Amino acid sequence: MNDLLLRAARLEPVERVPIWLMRQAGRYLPGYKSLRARHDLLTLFRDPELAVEITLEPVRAFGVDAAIVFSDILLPAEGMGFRLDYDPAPRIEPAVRSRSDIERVRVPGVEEATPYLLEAVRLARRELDGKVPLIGFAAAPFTLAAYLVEGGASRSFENVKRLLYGDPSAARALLGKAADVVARLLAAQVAAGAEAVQLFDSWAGILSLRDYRAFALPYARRVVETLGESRVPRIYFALDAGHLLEAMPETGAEVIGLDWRVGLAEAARRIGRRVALQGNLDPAVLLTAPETIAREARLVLEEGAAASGHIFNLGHGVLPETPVANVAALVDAVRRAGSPRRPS
Ligand code: 1CP
Repeated sequence: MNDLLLRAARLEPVERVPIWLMRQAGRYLPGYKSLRARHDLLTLFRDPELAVEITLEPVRAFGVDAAIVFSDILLPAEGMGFRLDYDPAPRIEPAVRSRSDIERVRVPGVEEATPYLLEAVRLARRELDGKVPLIGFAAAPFTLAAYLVEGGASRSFENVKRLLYGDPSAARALLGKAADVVARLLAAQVAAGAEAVQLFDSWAGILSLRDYRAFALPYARRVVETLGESRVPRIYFALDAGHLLEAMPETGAEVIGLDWRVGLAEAARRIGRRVALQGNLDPAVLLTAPETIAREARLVLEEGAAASGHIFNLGHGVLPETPVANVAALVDAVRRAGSPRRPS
């Protein structure tokens, strides 16, 4: 079994730095595109066999060191009582705005709300047959709540901020429900076979440090704590979160995922040596050429060597227009250059 990712997450020695990529399954891949030409997005998410085919495509094509189940952070919205559509940007209806809207939000059982996701996890684990670990994932509570309030994608998240500032106790009620949903969802994925989990707090970076400590961190920590007994590595990712760096390890996650805005060496200095770091090549580098990709990957590896453990990744998801050959070039470069890591 290739358990490089699990060992790096636990700060154990590894022969080379493991690599996987956020949004590695889908978007830019030919197999995914041809499935997408025949099925709409929700069908792909809800059909375990198709979802697993998409999950495995990057493992087979590039030899990445982990698989991530093909799903989306917003699928739990359906079980919480919302209509969900993709166009392909997500749309959630009706958006949550008031305290009474929040009271109506449901906290469903996972088998009832997203049975197809658990089936995909079980099936993917079986198909992977120990080759590489399978990562389960969910939105962190703040990010899930932000989408429910905005009703979909947003630039400035004005509605969620209006709720946080205008009615903090209602906001906390929603965040508590989101935390319960996410905790159940991840525990169920682990029970179904996920060997590591990632919490995407993609929008936590819109908060000041003080508001992050009030509205995002406690709920992410609650989810991380719930998973403690399972002993699977927990990865916590936030975007544009340099100002939150010192606080992020307080989630209790073993691994902190970062985007490219803060160098890994600086992050290691500021965060300390209790956690592993994941990241953080700018996904736009994959739009260039193999030599450039290899050079930039080496820079990330050099910086990552300052951390107690390093899992190579992009700083955000693979961009849809990324050439497949460039992803192969990146994985090759990291496999070749990833120097042995000794315990610290
Ligand atoms: O590797 C993979 O692609 C696996 C599947 C996966 C993952 C890990 C999908 C499928 N979505 C996600 C995570 C996800 N979804 C995040 C966290 C990562 C990040 O910060 O980008 C977020 C914020 C979403 C929400 C979402 N779903 C968006 C972004 C909307 C916004 O606010 O800008 C979009 C466009 C979707 C649709 C979606 N999710 C996944 C797919 C294949 C699609 C269809 C369109 C696309 O390919 O992006």
